[in-house]
Amino acid sequence: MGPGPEPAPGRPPARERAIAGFAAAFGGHPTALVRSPARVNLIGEHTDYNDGFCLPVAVDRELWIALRPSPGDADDAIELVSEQEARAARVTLPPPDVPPPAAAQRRTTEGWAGYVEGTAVMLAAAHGPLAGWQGVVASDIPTGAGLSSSAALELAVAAACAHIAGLPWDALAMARLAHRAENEWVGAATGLLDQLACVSGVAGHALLVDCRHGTVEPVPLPAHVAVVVLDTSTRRRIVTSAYADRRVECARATRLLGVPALRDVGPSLLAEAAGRLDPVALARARHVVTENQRVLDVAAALRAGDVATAGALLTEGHRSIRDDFAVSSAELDAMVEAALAAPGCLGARMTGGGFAGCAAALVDRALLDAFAAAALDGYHAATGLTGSVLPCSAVAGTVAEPCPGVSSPGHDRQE
Ligand code: GAF
Repeated sequence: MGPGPEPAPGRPPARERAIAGFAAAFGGHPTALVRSPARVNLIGEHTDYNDGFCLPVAVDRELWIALRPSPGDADDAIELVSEQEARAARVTLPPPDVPPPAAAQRRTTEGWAGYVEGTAVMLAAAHGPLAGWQGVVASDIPTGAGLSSSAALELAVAAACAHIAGLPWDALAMARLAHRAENEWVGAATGLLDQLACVSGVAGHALLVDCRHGTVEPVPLPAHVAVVVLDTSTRRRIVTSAYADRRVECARATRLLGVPALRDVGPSLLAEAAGRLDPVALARARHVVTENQRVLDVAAALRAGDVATAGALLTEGHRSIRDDFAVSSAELDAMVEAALAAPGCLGARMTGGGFAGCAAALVDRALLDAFAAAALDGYHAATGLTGSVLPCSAVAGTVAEPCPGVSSPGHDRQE
């Protein structure tokens, strides 16, 4: 989902492509730039919709929008051109007095434009009338790879709308609006993890997210350890995946355990109540209960600089999501095993919704090159596929800023 292409070596970064694309599509300069990061979830998978804990990192694989206010004769619309999509997203700005879901009857878009329209609808319903803008989006976030390309797009659109309309930027409120857009407009019943991670990023830090309370606590990442994304090159579509089945299974476990959410189940309650659950519900609940504890333990280990313990917990998390939650794949398992056998690897696991996409590893920075070569060789030997390794840095969350080199906002259409 989202408009991101696969990263290609030697290509200019997305920021430059967005600015150049703007000149080509609309003429002249953009007045503002929006940057929105991908997220890698270190640990805490499928815990978000169970009111639990996650530990994502906003990383320097980014989506950019170059934009400016619409000219006067078209200021009731968002016109967004994507370098990846043949058709631009043209979204007539939603009247704020028609709240969702009634506004859904007026849906005018399909495909990727749904993320743009859905976000604008939710924003207008919460904040009142928006102002039109035109922009070009370029992205270095691989799509369908478990790195939240969709959330990066939603938050980028929200930031662009807020910038043009002069709205206040409240990270949690914006994450919730983007989450509603994805759930209620696009129809993907995901949790809040991705939106909260994209919008809350802090350079050099992982983010300890409490999904029940919507709080985010930055956790420093030790400088000698790299967060590395390992792309299996396999892809999935979350809307049609077994993601929804897992939500149903978790809801059944919650009901049978008689608790508000799986967050409220500790290991002793789970052991006591195991007989009340069918084997599938028990396995799903066991993953969520143990995963919540792993998140808190990894955060504590990172704070203490104990990277060996943090890594071991990541690897344990992979076994849990593979065996109890059953959302891994042969390729993800092969990538994790290849990573674990490579020099400098402290721990590895699949990241994101699952079924395909990427794994993530914590790696000793001094051994990064040897790690990358060995992990990719091992993966190729096991699967015949060519993966890729993307060392990442933790960066700040989604932000809109005036475009450098342009003295004042406004129309600068022809030159
Ligand atoms: C996907 C979803 F979008 C998130 O909400 C989360 O559930 C994740 O899968 C699994 O942890 O990224």
